[in-house]
Amino acid sequence: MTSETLFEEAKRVIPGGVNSPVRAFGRVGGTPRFIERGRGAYLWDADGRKYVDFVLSWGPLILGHCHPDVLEALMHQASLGTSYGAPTRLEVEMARMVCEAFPSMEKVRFVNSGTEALMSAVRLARAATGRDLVVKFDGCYHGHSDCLLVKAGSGVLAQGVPDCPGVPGAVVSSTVVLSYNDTQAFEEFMGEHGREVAAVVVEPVAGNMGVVPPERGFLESARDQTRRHGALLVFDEVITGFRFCYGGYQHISGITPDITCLGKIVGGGLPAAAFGAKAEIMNLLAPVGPVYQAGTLSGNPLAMAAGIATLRVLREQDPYRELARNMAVFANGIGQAAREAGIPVTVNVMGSMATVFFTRGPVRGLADVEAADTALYARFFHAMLDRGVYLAPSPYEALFVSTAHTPDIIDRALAAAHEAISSLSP
Ligand code: KE4
Repeated sequence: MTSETLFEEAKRVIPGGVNSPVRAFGRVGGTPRFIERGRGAYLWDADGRKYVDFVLSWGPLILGHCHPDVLEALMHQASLGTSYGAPTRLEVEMARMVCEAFPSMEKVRFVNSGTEALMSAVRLARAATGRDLVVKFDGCYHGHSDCLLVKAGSGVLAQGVPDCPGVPGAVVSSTVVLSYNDTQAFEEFMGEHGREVAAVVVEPVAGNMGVVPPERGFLESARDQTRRHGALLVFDEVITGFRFCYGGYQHISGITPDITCLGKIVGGGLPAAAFGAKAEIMNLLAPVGPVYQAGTLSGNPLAMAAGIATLRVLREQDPYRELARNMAVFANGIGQAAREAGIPVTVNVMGSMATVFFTRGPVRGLADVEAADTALYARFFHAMLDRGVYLAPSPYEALFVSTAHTPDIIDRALAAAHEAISSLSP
């Protein structure tokens, strides 16, 4: 069966043929590639075609596909059982590793997805402060829990409106959406409503509108304003956790949040995510405190085994300088090729994640992102796919590299980019 036939078959039994919308190629058109296997920096699809993978499962596979240490840990644990619904030593080891890497966390709880981590963090912040209001920023995505599936509404309070049907207005009436990197608007809002705010939730480096770094002063203001008004600062480090360093963006920025959410890399490619904070806050969670939060497969032994193996490699090998260099070569190489072909482009690179925006001028927030040429991105995406390079099938996502993306693999992908760009020129 090829991707074409698999896609037709899938659509008969799965909405849109996919289990997560972005996989359906809706932003770029065409047929999603059904993947048979991955190894290192590569993917193979149902038609036997090979690709250099710059999606890496949307971030988790910082060590590439089938890293031997991760495989060995998984196969060993699988031979002992896959899930017990009871505590294990693996969870203790993983929790210790995460708390050592994130000193802002004295305690951590594992869940199965970033959505669960953020949903739980919001409930915890509301319980800790006795307040309801949550502030988020446009262009940031924090999973699909109702209270965070919100888009900027109109009106003075910037009150959120549901981002889709099925989300009750009453649920999002306590969510406020402000503009990412608009420090002045944020400070004005907090000056008026800060005492009502339970939490300010932010991607410290935005990855879900494409990569948009924080402007100087933005995160500092978030930290200052939340502290000043008794609200909690929640860093959504689902993408950035262990992406730039053996820790989070909080280590690079020097800004310490009250609650940190992790996902993706922390599960090593298996379903695992986490949220953590000082013990005083985390002990509000059942069974110690009254805030209920639970999960059948939370802290699952297989996911813990893959996560521990992944973090061990990152801690021992510290590959971050090389990861950042390889991403810079690739992303900036694409930018240079586009400019030489007379195509306006802005490339935002942060460590080993990046986004190529076909636009003029800086991309500092959602308005800039939405002004970019997404049709041209779609053409570039397919020109690269045809040349064996698998980029994000959406202009609003990040590209990633792994430790398996060696300089010569990067160079070959960049050669394909030069050809792809040439094919775009008018
Ligand atoms: P999950 O529930 O998908 O594990 O995590 C939600 C989430 C939370 N926070 C951030 C910063 C995230 O990026 C995500 C999920 N990211 C998307 C793509 N950027 C996952 C891909 C998908 O939805 O299929």
